[in-house]
Amino acid sequence: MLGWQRPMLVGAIGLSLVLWLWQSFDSAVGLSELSVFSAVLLGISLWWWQQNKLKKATSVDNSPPNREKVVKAIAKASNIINQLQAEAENHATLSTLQEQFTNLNNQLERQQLNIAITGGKAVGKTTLLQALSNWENTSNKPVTFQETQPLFTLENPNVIEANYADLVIFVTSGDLTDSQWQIWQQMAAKNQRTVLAFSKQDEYLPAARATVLYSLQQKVTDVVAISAKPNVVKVRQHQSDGTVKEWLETPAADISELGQYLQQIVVKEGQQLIWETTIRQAVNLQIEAKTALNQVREQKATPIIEKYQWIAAAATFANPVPALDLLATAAINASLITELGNIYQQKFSFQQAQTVAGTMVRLMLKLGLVELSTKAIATLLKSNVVTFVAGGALQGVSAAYLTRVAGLSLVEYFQSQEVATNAETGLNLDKLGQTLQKVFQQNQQVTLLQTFVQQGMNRLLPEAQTKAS
Ligand SMILES: Nc1nc2c(ncn2[C@@H]2O[C@H](COP(=O)(O)OP(=O)(O)OP(=O)(O)O)[C@@H](O)[C@H]2O)c(=O)[nH]1
Ligand SMILES: [Mg+2]
Repeated sequence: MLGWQRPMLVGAIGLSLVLWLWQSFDSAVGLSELSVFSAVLLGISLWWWQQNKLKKATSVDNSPPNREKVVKAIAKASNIINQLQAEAENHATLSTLQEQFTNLNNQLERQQLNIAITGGKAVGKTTLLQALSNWENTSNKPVTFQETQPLFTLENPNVIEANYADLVIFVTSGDLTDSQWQIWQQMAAKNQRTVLAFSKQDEYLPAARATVLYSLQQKVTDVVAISAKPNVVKVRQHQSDGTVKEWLETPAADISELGQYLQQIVVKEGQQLIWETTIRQAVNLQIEAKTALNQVREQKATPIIEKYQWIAAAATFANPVPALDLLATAAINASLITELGNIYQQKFSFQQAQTVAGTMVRLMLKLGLVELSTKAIATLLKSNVVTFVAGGALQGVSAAYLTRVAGLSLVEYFQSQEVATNAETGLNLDKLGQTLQKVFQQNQQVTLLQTFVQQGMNRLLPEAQTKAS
């Protein structure tokens, strides 16, 4: 089964379950056993669906990091940078990428643990940072603390700039808001180790404090309460002679629980946390380098796609068949696939390219792309592009358009592949099909099509065009 059909199928099953449920609720007085059963079933299928969606959305590697993994991640970044240098030796980003790579390599032996203190405005970050300066670190790893810009301010949108941090202390002075929770999840998705510090304990009455703490504990595993700088309080004492003595007192700060917590983490997880950070930075570097590499390659790919799209247009125009027969006109040329494959260092034989060309045509037919685009192009041709349409123009422009969509899909597909050198990687047709559909939808906007049809007509019928305009 093709991958993109699966969600629809699940959706359909879900829908029929709901309908069935509806009926059983309707016929039963109250909750019959059957409807309870089906509700459970629906719940399970929704849960399963949700799980699957989650799995797809966050495909992070959750296995514990080790030195070997770090070395691999750094090597992979280096490979991509070298590839970029080989393909575009004067690329503007090369020097910064290489500099980042050198820094990263030095991180491999790092012993010092970097801890970031973050949170919203005025939650007590600086106060905590100062209190932690007296913290006695008994582990063998030196530790630095650094405060981030306050989150959730106008200058600082909802992103946390703490990629360098091996551990993040997230300070909040109350229950988590939606935006705080989002940031928290962002960090989790990036494998960032976090501790939640519930600050300003002294500002709560005991019952309220317990409620907030309980609520935080429901959401997050690592929660610690702190009061880094309690407010001054008025103390009253009734004397034996009946008078009342009053004075101001500053309660002692209390961050001892957090201190112990940190100590444990540093000792037990310190090395792993450093590795995790280095991997995270290596992956970021990989992405940066790959983006640059993809841009370079796309610049080479664009004229090639254009070349083949006009070849297809001319061939089909000269030799039109009643219904656009993409197989007969070889609109998706195996040479196009081979040339694009070369740009993206994807190795496959010409024969494989031919097979892929045939498969792409069949996919386009199966997905209804051929019919859809021919209809759309016919409408545009008739309505507002030219006054006189020669026979074969529709087929010519359609063939060009579909060649273009196929070319762009291949580019997108290749760009999402690993930057592998000399690897004999077959094409994943399931994924290619999904890309095809996506790219087709992106290019199916009327204005894009209109421009394209205009270009096509200028190519095929330069004279008709001058007459029309
Ligand atoms: N009552 C009470 N007030 C605190 C506590 N910790 C910090 N504060 C007060 O909260 C206010 C803000 O503290 P900061 O440490 O400057 O907070 P911040 O998060 O660094 O603030 P920005 O950097 O401006 O976002 C100050 O007036 C602190 O005295 C605490 O434990 N209890
Ligand atoms: Mg501050």
